[in-house]
Amino acid sequence: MNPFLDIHPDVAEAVRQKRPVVALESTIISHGMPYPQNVETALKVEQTIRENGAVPATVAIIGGRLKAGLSPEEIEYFGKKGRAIAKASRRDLAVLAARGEDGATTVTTTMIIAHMAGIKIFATGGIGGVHRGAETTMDISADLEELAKTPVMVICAGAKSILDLGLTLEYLETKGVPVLGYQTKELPAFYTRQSGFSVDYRIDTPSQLAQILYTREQLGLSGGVLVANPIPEPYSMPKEVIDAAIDRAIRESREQGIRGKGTTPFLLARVAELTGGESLAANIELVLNNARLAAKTAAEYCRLSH
Ligand code: PSU
Ligand code: MN
Repeated sequence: MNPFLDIHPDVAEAVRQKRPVVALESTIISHGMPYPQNVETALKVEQTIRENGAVPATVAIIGGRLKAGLSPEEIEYFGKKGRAIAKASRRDLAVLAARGEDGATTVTTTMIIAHMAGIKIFATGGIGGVHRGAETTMDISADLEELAKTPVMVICAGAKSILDLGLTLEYLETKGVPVLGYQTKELPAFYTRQSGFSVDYRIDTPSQLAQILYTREQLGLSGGVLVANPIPEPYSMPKEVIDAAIDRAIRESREQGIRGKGTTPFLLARVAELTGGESLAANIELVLNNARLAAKTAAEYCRLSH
């Protein structure tokens, strides 16, 4: 057993009994939304997962412990501390654990810890990817490498066009990661259902998603599966509105010389400021929508693997 891993008793019990469990990330809490909406949303997402028949496991690093499953008090602590918490990617894990520090888990580290805890399905908002201008900056999110190697299904609402979505899809293709559109053939772009890019496959039911994950395991293929679940129609924002805010945020980040791990949080915060309450409401709704789909898929997966 991993001596740094703390699996919440409810999560451990569900994993042992092969009942449905859904992992959730914590960077979305600390860096993705303002307090107190971040805490309210994180608790509501957990509740939504329970209502759909699965056990939620919010992942984070607290005092150097890798946590799969948080208490409501721990979620409140994370939300309040916000961006003061280190954003933890793969390379930060051992440093934070060795030094007994806190870390907010990204898609990458949530996948790693979910896998350590025996959790197969993970719901989030958006993934990282190939940044615009990556041909000169080489800024490519570690999320893509993790999807290439760690066997977890990640259910997201696509990616924001703060990224180069075309290059992100090329990278995933090279790395052998299936990209499945849920009830769509178009890659959704987080706040909006439209991106102009196609995904490999359109999948129409949670049962079919579960079957693909299960089959991938039976084939002995390493790596994850990416599911792109579009934001529900009533909350989808006009592409032009969101694109204008993103273009401006990217311009500002270049002017200010933002780089490295600070880039994504800067762009996310700036886009949220520029588009105001509408984008926050959309963000909350798409995360809840992904939580519902993840819980249903986890339930179907358990039926297959029993
Ligand atoms: N994109 C979003 N919302 C987010 C993130 C990305 O629309 O919250 C977060 C996720 O935790 C993701 C991380 O894993 O940012 C990617 O950061 P980077 O680009 O530095 O790899
Ligand atoms: Mn980066």
